[in-house]
Amino acid sequence: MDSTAYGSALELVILQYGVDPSVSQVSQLGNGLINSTYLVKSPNKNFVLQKINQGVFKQAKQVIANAELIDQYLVSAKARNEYPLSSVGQLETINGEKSIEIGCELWRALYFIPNCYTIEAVDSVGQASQAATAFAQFTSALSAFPAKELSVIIPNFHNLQFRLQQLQDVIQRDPVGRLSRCQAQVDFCLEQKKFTAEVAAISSQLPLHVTHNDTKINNLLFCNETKQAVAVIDLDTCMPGFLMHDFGDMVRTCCSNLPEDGKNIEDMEVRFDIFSALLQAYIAGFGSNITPQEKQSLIVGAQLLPFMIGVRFLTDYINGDNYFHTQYDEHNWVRAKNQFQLYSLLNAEVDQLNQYLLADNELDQVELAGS
Ligand code: GN1
Ligand code: MG
Repeated sequence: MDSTAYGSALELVILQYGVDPSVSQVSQLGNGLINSTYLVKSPNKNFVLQKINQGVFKQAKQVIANAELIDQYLVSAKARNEYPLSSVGQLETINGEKSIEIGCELWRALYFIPNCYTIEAVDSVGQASQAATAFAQFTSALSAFPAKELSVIIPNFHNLQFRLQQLQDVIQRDPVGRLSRCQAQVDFCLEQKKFTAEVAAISSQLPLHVTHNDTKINNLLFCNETKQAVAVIDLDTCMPGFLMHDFGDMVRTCCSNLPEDGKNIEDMEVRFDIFSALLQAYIAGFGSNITPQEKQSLIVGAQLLPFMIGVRFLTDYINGDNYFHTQYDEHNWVRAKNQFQLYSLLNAEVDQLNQYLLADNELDQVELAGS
């Protein structure tokens, strides 16, 4: 391995997993905005290595403990034929630990599932259905999981009021002098009072599930041969939450024709065929375990996630890019504008989104009548 490229910390970590770094190949893996992830290939095993971002995950060991609990639960659900996907467990170090501290860094390793690929953009309705089915299967399989045993990794993670408050706080300080540049986007956020009230109203009525909370399309592994979804990955933010959050994040990452940092936002279009496929498959994945109100909330979630993540990108931009990894100075601002555009497009078409829900309900009734 080229030690100059990855540094001696990585070599020390690899050694802790019983592998000789001098005969290993290390490459960067995925496009996560928080943790640093590597694929380690060695003659005796291949595995995924991750440095947990402790600025974001203040209680990083709890991330590891949660992942362990969820993995054990899913492995036994799979053994009982109650979970069709694979679970990606964490490897033990040579000392039998599930993580390793090197200096003030915390690292963990995950099993590498061979013959799989991830996707950054959905290219067919079938792929969208698969993704929604897989995330629904994930939450369904965890329906009897004792959610109280999970640590709340990031409090208020998907609380819009809280995220707007964080924006208000940072605009008071304007620590790096970027506010004047993005005042238009700040005003836009603070003007969304009707939608913010709608979110608060529905949130107070929804039941909690163990949700994934980061259902980006690239958090699924697909099989090279069958092209089917094989595993849900990145359990870092698995916590009690609402179905509308997981559904909304899928819509956010599947239904735009642009990536989340695409700049040409005047060319953005919502892919309604993908939206309809996600909606149908996600609802179907829960069978009778989704209430009519939860179904209705999915339409709110579809607008909420682009808006809320836009608020988070904008807050981080004004704050000087302390949270999300960025590749250039205005990256977070570009992301925020992109997400607000998607939110605006979805918000303007909410009647059409509701039509898809209605069509799905009617389909249900026809099926019931026929059964
Ligand atoms: C972060 O790092 P990654 O890609 O797994 C973020 C998500 C955002 C996403 C935006 C802990 O996820 O909430 O939706 O970036 N994760 C955390 O791409 O904040
Ligand atoms: Mg994540």
